[in-house]
Amino acid sequence: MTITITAFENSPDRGRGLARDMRVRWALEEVGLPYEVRLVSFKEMKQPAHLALQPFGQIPTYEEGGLALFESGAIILHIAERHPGLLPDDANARARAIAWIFAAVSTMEPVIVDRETARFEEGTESWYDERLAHVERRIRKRLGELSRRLGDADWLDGTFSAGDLLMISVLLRMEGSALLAEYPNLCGYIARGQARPAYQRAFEAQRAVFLAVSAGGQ
Ligand code: GTB
Repeated sequence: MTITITAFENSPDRGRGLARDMRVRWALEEVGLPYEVRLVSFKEMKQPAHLALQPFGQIPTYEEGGLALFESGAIILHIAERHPGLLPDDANARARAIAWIFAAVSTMEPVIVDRETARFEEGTESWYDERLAHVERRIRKRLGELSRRLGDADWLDGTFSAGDLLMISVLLRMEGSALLAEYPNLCGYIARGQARPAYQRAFEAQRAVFLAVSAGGQ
């Protein structure tokens, strides 16, 4: 059955792999599933056909036969539950890996996204610097907690899992920041994720979209 995901036709991240189709591509590459990509413009994302798939008018979506899914965490859990490679066989280890999926999207991602939202939407406000200090304090708290839990392990709980895939995808949104650099073990953790062949195939695939758009625009 063909799997089709959606991605930005013209991603504002300019091929840096920060949009959330990247994590779905990575999961599909990890389990070795072929997939097709339907590129959508910002305008198309807000029209009825796309809203039927994603009620908030966002990417990514996932279609497979009669199934249509949205929310990157749910999509990755779906892939991981049905194909070997992203969740352990042992029931308890599997449950813990799923807990890390939720930790990534519901405990870590909101504080990290808040920093980007503050910059884009409030960056010119007189109180921005004060707000940023609060946002960064909350991020530092979470990064510190995660860093302590990871310690010197390679992955969060034994072997690489969908929990690591999601967590690394979330942390990547802070790549290159001074804040993240305060946690060398998290930087190493991200690098281990990026070194995985499946990550690299996914990264190149999303980057090819940007390169094609850039070439077309010249
Ligand atoms: N909770 C949803 C999920 O996990 O699937 C969130 C989906 C989401 O935020 N999608 C974004 C989107 O469609 C793209 S990924 N935005 C358009 C809209 O809301 O109208 C977020 C994103 C966008 C851009 C960058 N960037 O330029 O670096 C990084 C991340």
